[in-house]
Amino acid sequence: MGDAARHELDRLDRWLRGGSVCLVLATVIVLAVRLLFPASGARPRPVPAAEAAAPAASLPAGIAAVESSYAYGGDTPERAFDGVIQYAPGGQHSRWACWGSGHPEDWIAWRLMPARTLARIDVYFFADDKGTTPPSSVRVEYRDAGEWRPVDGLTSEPERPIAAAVNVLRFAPVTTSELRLLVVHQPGSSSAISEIALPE
Ligand SMILES: [Ca+2]
Repeated sequence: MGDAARHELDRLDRWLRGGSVCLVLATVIVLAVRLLFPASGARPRPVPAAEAAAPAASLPAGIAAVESSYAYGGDTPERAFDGVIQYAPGGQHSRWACWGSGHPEDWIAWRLMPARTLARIDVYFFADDKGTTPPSSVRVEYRDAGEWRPVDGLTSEPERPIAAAVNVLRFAPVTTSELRLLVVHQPGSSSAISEIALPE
């Protein structure tokens, strides 16, 4: 092999060694970038503890839908019909809450499927030391030909709404497919309902 050929082989060898070093360096850089900045969507979104502790509420048989004038965060109106009465703060948040609504009065409505005759509902109010109290008063209305009308002869036991106990609301029997409970908030606070039960 002549000097010229040997010289060319040495150049080729140096070039290949340099390329290998560059390739290794590039691989290391790519791996480091992937570790430091994982692609968005590459991993499942972490589930906050509170959300994990509050599975979606399922409605009981006979109730087709629930809605409300307002709901605070995950304290949706469906949670007043999930079969769980919970008075302790935190936990599953098994309640409908109006905190932050800014309304003097809010309502929760539920659609019955099929329509039925009711003369009583049992309401379990939730209260805490953070601005949630039982309402100052309540009203019950039913849907009649598209219009909300007050039930007749509404009584409450106890007379004033209380928290952490059952409030039995009785009224003249009404056959309807939609009812709603209206809560007048105490001044400077808001109302929350852990559960509404519809006794037979
Ligand atoms: Ca509940």
